[in-house]
Amino acid sequence: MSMSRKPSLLLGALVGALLTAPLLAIITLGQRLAGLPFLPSDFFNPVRDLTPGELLVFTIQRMVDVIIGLNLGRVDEVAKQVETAMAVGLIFIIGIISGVIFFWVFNRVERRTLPTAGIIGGLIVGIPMALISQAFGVTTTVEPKIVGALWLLLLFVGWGIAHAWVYGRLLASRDEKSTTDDVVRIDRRQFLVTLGTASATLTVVGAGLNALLNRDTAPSTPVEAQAVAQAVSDPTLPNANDPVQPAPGTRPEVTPVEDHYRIDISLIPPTIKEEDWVLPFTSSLGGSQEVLAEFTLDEIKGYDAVEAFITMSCISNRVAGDLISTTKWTGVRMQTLLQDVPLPENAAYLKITSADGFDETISLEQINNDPRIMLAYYWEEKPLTTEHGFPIRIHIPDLYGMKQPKWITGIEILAEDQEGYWVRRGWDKVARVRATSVIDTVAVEAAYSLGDEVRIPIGGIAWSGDRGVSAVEVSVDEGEWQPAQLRAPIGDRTWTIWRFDWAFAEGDHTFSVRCVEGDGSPQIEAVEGVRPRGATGHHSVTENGLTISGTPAPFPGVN
Ligand SMILES: Nc1nc2c(c(=O)[nH]1)N[C@H]1C(S)=C(S)[C@@H](COP(=O)(O)O)O[C@H]1N2
Ligand SMILES: [Mo]
Repeated sequence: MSMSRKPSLLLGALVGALLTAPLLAIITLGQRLAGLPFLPSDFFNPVRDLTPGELLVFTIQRMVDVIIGLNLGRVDEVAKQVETAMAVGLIFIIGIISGVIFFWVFNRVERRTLPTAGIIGGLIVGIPMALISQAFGVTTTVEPKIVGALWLLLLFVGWGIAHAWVYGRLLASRDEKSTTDDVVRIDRRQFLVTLGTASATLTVVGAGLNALLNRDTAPSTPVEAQAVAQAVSDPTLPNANDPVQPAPGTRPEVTPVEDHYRIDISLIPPTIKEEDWVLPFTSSLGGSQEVLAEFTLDEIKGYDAVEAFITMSCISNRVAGDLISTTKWTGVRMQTLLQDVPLPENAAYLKITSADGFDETISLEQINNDPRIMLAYYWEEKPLTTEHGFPIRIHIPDLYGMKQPKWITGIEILAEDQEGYWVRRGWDKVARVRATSVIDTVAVEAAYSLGDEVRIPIGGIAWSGDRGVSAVEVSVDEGEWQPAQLRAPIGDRTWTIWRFDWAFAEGDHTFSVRCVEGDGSPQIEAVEGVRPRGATGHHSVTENGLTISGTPAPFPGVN
């Protein structure tokens, strides 16, 4: 057999692609149907952690630019989709490269050794994949974890054998063509078309099933839709009697948990089983590693509970971005829990580690000074969802989300400070929230008349961590700053809803907002991007061709 008759390496790439696509579909189905590992995500995580911090952050920022620039939807949700696509693409590319290598090797072995070569090839690719998933993966819920690793290995061996089989067929179609006339000729092109069709069918069927299964998880309501749905405030909230009503179109004062923004380093959040979980406080300060105390979830819930409405924001939230939400947190004070942890003499820091490989450090001094710091187990009086950190996450007032780990699996007592996951990647060490204010709505449809004037409610939120908002001001068309009305916030750490009833004038207008913190410091006007300390700058919106139809009714309830 001459070399020229052997299938080319290019063909190897094609076959690699045709065989890896259905492999990915099967892996995805295995995750959906049986909780088996989602390899793309398991593989992506260590790759992400090994990516130099600057490059990682740059990539994420550009991704967010594109999402915002093209108005693709909620930043957190679209980002997850893009990351998933990248993770799947990575495995796909590895598959194509493997196809080339397979064909290169197959071209050099005896025909009868092809199956063995296929198996060995499958093992060479599959073993590292299975090991990575076993060691770093957080996507499988099947116990013991090795089952998932073996499943992957099995799939890869099958995939290796498939390469050998396809190669054999390609070779055979050539042989038969040249040597026999009476046998039905297996035309190589024909065979590739059949293979392509089979691959596409499997992949499409897999993707279709996935899409069907995906419908179980209800799509979240777009923020605008929720906001429009809210006409008046929720009567069960502590500020229900406040006469300042949110302008129609203002975001809900409390974010429904399913709409709470979500940011985490994994594509699929780690699933922790309550029975398997304990929270150990450990220390190596005495020389060897020792467990100082250990708490089950029930024990933690047994302590006096504290609850508070809390606004949290991602440090990556741009001015007026959607990575900010408010919900009710319940948990135990860190100070209370620490009373039952025998701390070593030189204890000074707590390093909090998470099931997804995330970590952050907080000083003991900070905890001792702030009784509000809590280990939370409920959001809206229900156990934390898998996405938001079940079973336990920490709340630290006034800091961006990056300092507050979810899915906590351990707390190590240290003598020295350590940089956390995002700090090591160039984000601010302190990550203290910077004041922000946002225009949610210019509610032309809610125009009303007041004397000779027509007024239009404009409204939104202002927030400065735990420092309070003492004033919000609005400027129209760069005119003088005028005070807005403030609705009492629902908590000492939540956003404040403001409202400014503007004396309407037709045409094009630009509205800007700024706030003042509780202690009188103004919101920073200078524009800064999110990195490294969080975004600053005023929010403005421009409305073109404002008109109102008909004669607006008088303001309800006011003379
Ligand atoms: N374990 C873990 N905790 C984490 C993260 C993470 O990726 N892993 N992300 C942090 C970041 S950057 C933010 S903004 C908040 C987001 O919390 P949420 O997704 O519940 O809104 O969680 C923080 N805690
Ligand atoms: Mo974040």
